[in-house]
This record gives sequence, structure tokens and C-alpha cells, in this order.
Amino acid sequence: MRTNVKLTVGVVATMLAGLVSAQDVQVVKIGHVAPMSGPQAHFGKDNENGARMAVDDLNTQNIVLAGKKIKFELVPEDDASDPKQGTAAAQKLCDAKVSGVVGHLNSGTTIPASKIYHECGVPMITGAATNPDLTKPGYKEIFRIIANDNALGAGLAFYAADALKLKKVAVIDDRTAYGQGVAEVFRETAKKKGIEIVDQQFTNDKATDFMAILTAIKSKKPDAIFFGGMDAQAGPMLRQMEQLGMGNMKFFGGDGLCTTEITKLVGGAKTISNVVCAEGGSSIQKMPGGTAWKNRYDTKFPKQYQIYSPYTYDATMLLADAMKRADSWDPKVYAPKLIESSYKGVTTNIQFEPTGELKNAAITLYVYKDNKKFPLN
Ligand code: ABU
Repeated sequence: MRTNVKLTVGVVATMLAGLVSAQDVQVVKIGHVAPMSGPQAHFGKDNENGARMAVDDLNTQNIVLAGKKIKFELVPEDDASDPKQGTAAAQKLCDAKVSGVVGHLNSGTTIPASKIYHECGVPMITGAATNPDLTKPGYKEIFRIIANDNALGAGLAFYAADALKLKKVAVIDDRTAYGQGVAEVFRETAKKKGIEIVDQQFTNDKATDFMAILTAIKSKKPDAIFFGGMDAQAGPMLRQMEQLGMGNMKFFGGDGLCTTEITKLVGGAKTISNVVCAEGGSSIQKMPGGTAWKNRYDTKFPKQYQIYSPYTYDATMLLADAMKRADSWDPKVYAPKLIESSYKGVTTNIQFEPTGELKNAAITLYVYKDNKKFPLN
């Protein structure tokens, strides 16, 4: 009888302890937004994987904030690369009281969404959207941990003029905030470097048929085409260049086409070997924690790596780092700590300019050989 009583007390005590510790666990929500549907869904998946990997890693660290054990939870949203869906997703995340947001991917969604995050006071860090206008309003909650289009467009123009000695280039852009912006920087820098812009054509981020604009460009006999846009268009464009006998032209572009996926999207066209593209950061091989991190990523998410997942990983870690320094997950309390960050990430040692842009942002140029991507620097 006595034993039974003891057992009952023991069971009750264990149950109470369980209840207390359950109450002491604080769920901290981190939003992630990117296109998870549509032609850019492969980017979205890669980005979300990076954020998810960071959340999983954080949850092994037994982080305690303000006396509470923290469990991070990813809240994924799909903006389908559409500005309206982007702002709707941002509002949804504000209403869900997330502590921070990683994303968005497209400049065209990130820029309008940033105003919403600013208004609800939630920090947002992008590791993919590169239009310089993002940081121009000076919102204290908005950060970018990758080089912007001023660096990408100019870097490519310098390479075209100085290394390849090109004289005539045609420019195409997809009329998005990213494509139009990076093409403009390339064009203006190229002109200053003495390159003649022999044609300028436009498409959109849903198009797959470029025969008419390529035919127009072919008649101008450029040495190269610069395309401001994403791999979903660049792939078929390169295929159609081969069909039109334009295999002698270099093909320049920014990070939006500098992916693993483009090697599939070209459908075997040899023009992939003409691509020179730029990414806003160091190559994985040169990132401080790059190679080890990439091996872990490939084990966790086989064959899904594209380009930005190390940045979404670092962005998530950076939010948590600021929370630790503030001992709070409340955005109002920890957000001011972000600008003071000095965080040794996978991609680089992350510190910010007063504008929220990354300090000392690197760029890397790439080429494709035997359908594989190789850094030039
Ligand atoms: N940085 C290229 C892809 C994302 C964007 O800026 O739209």
C-alpha cells in the first residue's frame, strides 16, 4: 500500500515537472518567403532548405532567452515571385507574430514587402534580392547579406571590357526589378568602358520563346549578350541561340542565372559554355565554412543546391545571434542589435553598413565547363 502511494506521488511529480518544463519552452517563429511555386520554385526550395537547416541546428543548441528554453519554428510562405503575393505573405507573417523573416528571394517582391516589415517592426534579412533600391529607404529592420546589383553589373562589364576585350554587346532584360536593374548597371558601366551597346531588347519572367528578339540581335552582330533575368529564361534562351547559330557569342548574366539548374534548362545546348555569370559573395570553396557546410547540406537535401542556401542559413543564424545578444526574441528589443552584428557565418564575417547593406561584399564570376559551374576568381 505504502509503495503504491510512493509510486503515485512519483508519477505526479514527474507529470508536474513535465508540465513546468513544457511551459518554460518558448516557440520563436522565423518566417521564410520565396517562390515555392512557378518557374523559380527550385530557388525557393534551396532557400527554404538553408533556413530550415539553420533552424534545425539552432534547436540542438539548447538556447535560453530571458529564462526560457527556445524552440525555433520555421513558418514558410510562398510568394510565387509575384509582388502582390509577396506583400500578402509579409502581412501574414506580421499577423502571425514571427520574430524575424528570411527572404524574400526576388527584388520585385522583397522591396514592397520590406515596407510592411518596417511598419510591423519585424526584421527581414535577404540573402538573394540584389536590387540596390531595397536599402534606400533606410528602414532599420531591413538587411541584405549579399552583394547588390551595382557590384554584379559593374563586375561583369569590367570583365567583358578588360579581360575579354569585347567591343559590341546586346542587352536583354526581363523587366523585373532585378533584371532591369542589373542590366542597366551593366549597360552604363560597359558604355563607360568603351563597349558599344548595339541593341536592347525586353522580355518577361514567364517567357520561354525568344526567337524574335534573338533574331533581331543576331543581325547586329554583337560579341556578347547580357541578360538581366533568371535561369528559367536564360536556359531556353541559350538553347534558342544555338538553334539560331549564335554559338559564337558570350552570354553574360547576374546571379539569377548563375545556378545549378541552368545546366538542365539549356537542354544540352553547347552555348552553356559561353556563359559568364556573377554571384554576390565568395565561392563555396572560399567561404569560411563553405565546403563543410555544403557537404552537410547535400546530405540533408540531396541534389537541391542552387545558389542562395548558404545565405538563408546565415540570415537565420544572424537573427538568432541578435536575439542571444539581446536576451530576447521580441523584435522591438533585439532588432537594434542586428546593425551591430559581427557574426562569423558560413558565407563570410557578417557586418553591416549603416544602410543595412553587407560590409565588404565580395563578388565571384563563374563559367560553365562540361555543364558544370566553376569560379573564375
Ligand atoms: N538576385 C537575383 C535574383 C533575385 C532578385 O534580386 O530578384
